[in-house]
Amino acid sequence: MAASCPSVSTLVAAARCVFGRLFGEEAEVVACAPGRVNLIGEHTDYNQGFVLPMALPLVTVVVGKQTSGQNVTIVTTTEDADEPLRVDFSLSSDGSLSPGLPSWANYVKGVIHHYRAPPVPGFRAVIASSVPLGGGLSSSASLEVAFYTFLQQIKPDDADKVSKAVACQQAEHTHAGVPCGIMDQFVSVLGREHHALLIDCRSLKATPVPLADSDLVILITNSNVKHSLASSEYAVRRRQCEEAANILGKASLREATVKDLEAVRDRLDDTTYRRALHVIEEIERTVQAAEALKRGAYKEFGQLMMESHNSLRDLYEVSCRELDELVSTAMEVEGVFGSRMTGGGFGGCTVTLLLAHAIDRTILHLKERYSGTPTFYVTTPSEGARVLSLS
Ligand code: GAF
Repeated sequence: MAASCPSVSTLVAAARCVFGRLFGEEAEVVACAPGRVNLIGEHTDYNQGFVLPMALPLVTVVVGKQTSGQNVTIVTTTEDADEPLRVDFSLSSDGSLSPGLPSWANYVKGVIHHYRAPPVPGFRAVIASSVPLGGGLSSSASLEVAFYTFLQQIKPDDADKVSKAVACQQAEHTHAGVPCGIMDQFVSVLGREHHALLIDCRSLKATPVPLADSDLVILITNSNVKHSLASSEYAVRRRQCEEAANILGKASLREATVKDLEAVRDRLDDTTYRRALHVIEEIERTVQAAEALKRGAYKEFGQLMMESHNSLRDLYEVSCRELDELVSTAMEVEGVFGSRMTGGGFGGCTVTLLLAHAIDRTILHLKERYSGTPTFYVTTPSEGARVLSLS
């Protein structure tokens, strides 16, 4: 009943086929990086807090080959009718590169620009992806990280995995114009099979939390809506959090307690107060949720997911009618522990934790009751970025 997701080998085969047809030669390097779903800890990463995402079996693959000279050709097989699917550009001798059109290529240009061993040589590459675009499952981070991993094969760097994630985050800031936190790139690089990652976004250290109970299922439901507010409101939220931290006299909201917040309440406008309250409580919830998951206390975990969703809806105001509808509809089914919006919000996906035997009736119920057309992914925690062999 769930959406069929092409396997990594199917994606690689398709990309290699396009490469051979366009360039009349064989690709020599294949890299792959996953999208992610965040179980809890939303809008906490850029506040130096905790997040609890896992890497997905949905991936972006890059196949290609180094060329002589400084020319780059990249082709994406991912449909976007508004923009050309091929881009050609020249590299500069110092490795710097400015953003331009088509906009999808800016993620790649940003990665080249921030690559830790500049300048990179010329290359040809083809991209294929199973991560839904703009669905809140980090299609952009998976593209950045897959590309960085590809570049590491044609010109090795000595960056550790965390620096690699940071370089990809910088690419998104400077070349895609999104002031994102570190969560998506971090888990795309460091994701572990059968585990969620509790990431401390202040120390950039992660603790793997086992998540491989055969009685349990993680269901992602794509609302298939994306409201245009998403990117502008993200930057607004970030600014509001920084303003609150400033008034609190703290380096970030990670350093603040609810008591601290109450003490300065009369100096904050109501909106800024509610944004900060969400972040401070969500950081605490995320730590509690990771503990609950370790103990197999799924009911407790589900309760924390619900509190997270309600807070994102009421205090942080990044949910939307469709996501609220999917969450409340999922919660009507027996065997569902919890459900919440995941990612930046204003559309995209929900994540639902449920008993394995309840999966068919949950999907059926959502299909029948949701006012839009949902897509489902029954998913498991997967490994982070990797190089694949071409044999
Ligand atoms: C987006 C961002 F890219 C992440 O860094 C994170 O802030 C998330 O929204 C919200 O938790 O995915």
